[in-house]
Amino acid sequence: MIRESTVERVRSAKNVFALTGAGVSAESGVPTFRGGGGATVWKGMPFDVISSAQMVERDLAAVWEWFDYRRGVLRELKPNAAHTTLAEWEEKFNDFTLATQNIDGLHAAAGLKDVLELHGTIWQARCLACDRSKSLRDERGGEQPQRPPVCGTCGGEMRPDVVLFGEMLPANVLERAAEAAERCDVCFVIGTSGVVYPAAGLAEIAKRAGAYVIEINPERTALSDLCDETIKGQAGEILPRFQI
Ligand code: BJW
Ligand code: ZN
Repeated sequence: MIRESTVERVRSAKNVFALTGAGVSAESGVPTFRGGGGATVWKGMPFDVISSAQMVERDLAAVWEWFDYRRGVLRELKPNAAHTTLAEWEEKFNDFTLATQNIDGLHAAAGLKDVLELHGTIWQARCLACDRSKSLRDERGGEQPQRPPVCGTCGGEMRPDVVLFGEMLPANVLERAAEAAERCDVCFVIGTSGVVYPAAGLAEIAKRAGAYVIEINPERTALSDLCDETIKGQAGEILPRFQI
């Protein structure tokens, strides 16, 4: 299923950039947003409504409920073979950069040291007043933590430290990702439907700069036509086969 010439091209690459999305965590049990013809709905709300900037203003409590629910699910889940292979690649390639749209922390849990989290992280809260953040890792599942959390510095209300629809991505993270996309010889686009911008634009940057773009996805996506090839299949099965 993977051409020998593709394996060779990847093995001899100096600069590799990977853009990942929800599909890379699917084999760990994390639900994707889209794909399979449907879209995630929570308590009757499509995810692009509950995961939006407007909802933080309108109903912060509901936003916390949605992310607390998902954090609860994530606590039980582990990285899969896709995450661990990509963590190994960081050690093996001269220059390897991974930018993820995922907020689940599973790339880091697999040992990847430098993860560019384009859409933030579900494991942190951020103050609406002074922008300071704090970890939510230590909150115990049993007792109900304070919602919204209160900022230890200024006493302001906190929100999940994730990037919702209509919000800017962290500028320094996006900039580093764009630079890596620009200089790579091989770009992987793994487990993303490629419809959310500016993240999807990173594959376009790589392609325009002359990279060979390889998609790994069981389905065709909005980026398939741009890619030099699509390897159809599950990321956790395909990635280890490169044997870098
Ligand atoms: C497998 C698999 C397996 C399954 N192996 N694969 C240009 C044009 C049009 C609109 C815009 C534009 N530029 C910006 C916009 C607006 C908007 C946008 O992109 N909208 C489009 C959807 C139309 N973008 C934004 O609002 C962004 N901000 C922004 O642009 O700021 C500037 C601005 C400010 C003010 C006004 C306007 C602009 C922010 C986007 C933030 C997105 N946030 C979310 C939610 C995060 C929090 C949360 O988790 O709730 O991020 S949305 C959601 O989608 C989440 C994901 O990271 C993101 C991408 O989804 P992803 O990862 O691709 O997942 P899926 O489910 O879509 O796909 C999974 C894939 O996996 C499928 O293809 C499966 O087949 C595959 N798969 N199993 C491999 N085992
Ligand atoms: Zn504060």
